[in-house]
Amino acid sequence: MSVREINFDGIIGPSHNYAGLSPGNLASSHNAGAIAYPRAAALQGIGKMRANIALGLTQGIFLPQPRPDIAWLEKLGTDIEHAEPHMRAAAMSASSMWAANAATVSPAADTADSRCHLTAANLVTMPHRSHEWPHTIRQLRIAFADAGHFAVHDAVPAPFGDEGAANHMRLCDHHGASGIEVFVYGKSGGPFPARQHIEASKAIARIHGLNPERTLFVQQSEEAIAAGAFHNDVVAVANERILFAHEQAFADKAAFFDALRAKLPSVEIVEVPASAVSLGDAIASYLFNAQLVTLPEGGTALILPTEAQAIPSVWNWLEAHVAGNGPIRRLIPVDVRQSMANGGGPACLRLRVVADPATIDPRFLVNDGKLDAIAAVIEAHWPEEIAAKDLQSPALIRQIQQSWLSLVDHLGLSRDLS
Ligand code: SUG
Repeated sequence: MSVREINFDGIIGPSHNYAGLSPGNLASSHNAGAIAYPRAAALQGIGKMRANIALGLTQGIFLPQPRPDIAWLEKLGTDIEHAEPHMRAAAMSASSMWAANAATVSPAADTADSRCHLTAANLVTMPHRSHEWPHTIRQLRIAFADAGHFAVHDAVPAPFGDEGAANHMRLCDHHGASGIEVFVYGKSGGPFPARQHIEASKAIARIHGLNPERTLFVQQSEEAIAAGAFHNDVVAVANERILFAHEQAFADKAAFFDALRAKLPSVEIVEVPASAVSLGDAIASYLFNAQLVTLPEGGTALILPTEAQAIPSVWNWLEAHVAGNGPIRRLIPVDVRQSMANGGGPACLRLRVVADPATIDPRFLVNDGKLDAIAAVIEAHWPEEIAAKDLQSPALIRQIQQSWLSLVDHLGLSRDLS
């Protein structure tokens, strides 16, 4: 039995485009109408996975979803030809790439029945994301079909908004040990919606069989949401004993930090003060939307977007932290600019699952060779560019559908997924 953290990255789908569908996500709003490059986007995602594998980390994948989502449009009494532009864009969105919003995961060490529990996120706040979960759960049920080790749950019912692992952190002495699970919810976000509701977080904690003594519910600060932190993982990230967060991430950080220290005395809280990095710079750079990972040789690395290098306050803080022997020992910038332009950094693109890889369907696990072959499918089929006005082009729609089928077929999943 070799339990470890596995990062499952969403492969960026062939319909990747900038439709400005996420109010409160500043990058999505600013880039509305820009030309998107789906092929380059997907290859950037593959590049990030390769970098993780080169570090010795275990890597998994989720597939893009079929787009347009014809079944969803049908339920709304329309189709891709007749849908209004905003509905068409919602049906075409490649937003399932952000796997941190696919589900919430509680590893076996935390649950009453000693199985790893996964609950698909309902994503009800944003229409274009609200139809992801029925497709997501099909993949989860295949990848984690081993009922001796996993339990996969349907999404929590609406209207209780749930955005999955992006609003969930786990602190523990090492990945295989029992952890403290922290659910971060929003109450209000000034002009923007609070997407994670406490009712959904509490439901998931119950459904996963978590020990109430080892579970915390923490409110995200209103100012963080109002400044563009539409998920907690835009302003905080945790790995094993380390919590890395912006000073203004939480509504009552003193109460949260006291409770966390009481439950996990070994915790190390690395807080970035607003005087060093403003909330605005943290959000623009996606400093915290980074993968905080334990390297196989020991030590902690931060896999962060290249954008973080471009903002002096952020890069200066990071360099001083590393030079001063802070707990983050290595900085690894990765280029995921196409995803970033829609508000998705390195951490958004992945779902972490602590489990033994031998218990997972191998079609969802990758190595360099498998990534080479996936990259070849992407290079051969993914559209090079998409402008928002192209979303109604029958030729483009056919190409997107064909691209998806080619990948699903290549991975031996066509019987299960199409
Ligand atoms: O839900 N962007 C996504 C970004 C998700 C990032 N995930 C995490 N923080 N974990 C969202 O806002 C933009 C789509 C568009 O505008 O075309 C979008 O859905």
